[in-house]
Amino acid sequence: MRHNARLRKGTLALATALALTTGGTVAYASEGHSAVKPAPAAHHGNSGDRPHVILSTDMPPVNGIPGGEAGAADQKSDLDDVQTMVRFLAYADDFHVDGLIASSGTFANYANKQNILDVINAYGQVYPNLKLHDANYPTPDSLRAVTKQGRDGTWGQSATNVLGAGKDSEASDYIISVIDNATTPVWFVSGGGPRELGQALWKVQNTRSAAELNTFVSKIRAYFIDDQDGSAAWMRNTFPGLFVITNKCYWGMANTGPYDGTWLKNNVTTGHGALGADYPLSHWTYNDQGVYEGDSPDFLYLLSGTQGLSDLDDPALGGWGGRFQQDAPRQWSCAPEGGAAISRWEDARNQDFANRMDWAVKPYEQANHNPVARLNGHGGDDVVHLRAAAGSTVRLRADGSTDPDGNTLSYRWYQYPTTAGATITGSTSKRAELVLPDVPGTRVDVVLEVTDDGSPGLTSYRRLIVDVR
Ligand SMILES: [Ca+2]
Ligand SMILES: [Ca+2]
Repeated sequence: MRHNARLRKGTLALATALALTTGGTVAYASEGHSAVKPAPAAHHGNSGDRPHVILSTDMPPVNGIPGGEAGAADQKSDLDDVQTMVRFLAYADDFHVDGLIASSGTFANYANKQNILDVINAYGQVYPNLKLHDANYPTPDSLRAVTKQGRDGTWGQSATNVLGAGKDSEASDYIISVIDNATTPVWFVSGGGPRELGQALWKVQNTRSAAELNTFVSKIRAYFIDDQDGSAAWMRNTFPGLFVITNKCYWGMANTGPYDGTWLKNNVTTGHGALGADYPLSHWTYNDQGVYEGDSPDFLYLLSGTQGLSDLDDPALGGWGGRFQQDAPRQWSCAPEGGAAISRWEDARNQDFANRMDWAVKPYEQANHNPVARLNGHGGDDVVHLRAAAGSTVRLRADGSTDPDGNTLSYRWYQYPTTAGATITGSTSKRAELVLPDVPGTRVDVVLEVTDDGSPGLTSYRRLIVDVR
């Protein structure tokens, strides 16, 4: 498995190295030390395995016309949906791709799974090379097999208009089968109207017992980019047990600096294979070139879990797909900082994407691969939880972090979101010290970034949550 980029998701190491002290207080996270008890297992959303995902998209044709330009309605849309599909497929190895759903598009209100299949064809051309970098890339045929057609005419329509008897589709029936067969949570992430999930839920609600419905609902994790048809609000109102993140701050995904048309030509669309060549330079008019990708936070949220940055079950932690506040026990919306929670990761996510485009065309030895970050001995992707005494110091150690290419690594420790009262010394060193506030009950949240000196530079993460007692 030398060529397996997933090395960074190794098994969780026993934390014999974790610990710290001050003023006579000694805190250990490993067993056998009583000063600090292991935190309760409140968050284990990542599970070390790749998330199961059904991605729903309202993407137009690859050769579509930007929505702000003149042209036939069925060719026009916001082309950033195609941008998102290209980026998603470049990370297909990080997921179990259970479904690719074509929902009705913004302009002509058609759903056309051929639009997805066209990009999968491009993926197929670079698939042999991608596999040199990670054996987990799925075959093009396996992606084609899960690409399903939604109904036309549903974008922007009310729940009454888009849900109900006679409104099943290939996609909604397929979603039911995936959820029924699932033994772990399935993420339904939607960059268009989420009607196909809504219809699946409507059908189960109307054909099964309450207990069976509850079981079905409990397996679903939903992430909606905005409310693009009436089914989104209907699902939140009808199924309070449904886990839903609603992202209305997706604009934080758009280029704010160097990730313009020139950057795209140099790193994605030219000389990087057929998949990158399908990435539209423009989204709304031909002149506004650059990364836009308003829908990409839906799968980047999941990617952050696989990266060790966040916990899929705790949207308040924040990661590449944004940070969220809890509105109801199972419902989340954008945190007060809005799109800034997404734009703050712009450099890392675009460097990483550029690297994936290198994987599409370069042999292993000529491309970069992500570091493997370790925090106080912990590898893997689960957030590390620790309890420690108020006012004590926790040692932060990135010892054991490695790079598959032998790159030199740099380190950065910081609190995110900013937690009042704690301080970090040595924040750009492999070894740092976290001084906890003298306030029992405080939660201190620390990110470790490990960045290599390859080109493009790549960052890997670990996350530490300290509950101050
Ligand atoms: Ca969209
Ligand atoms: Ca590297």
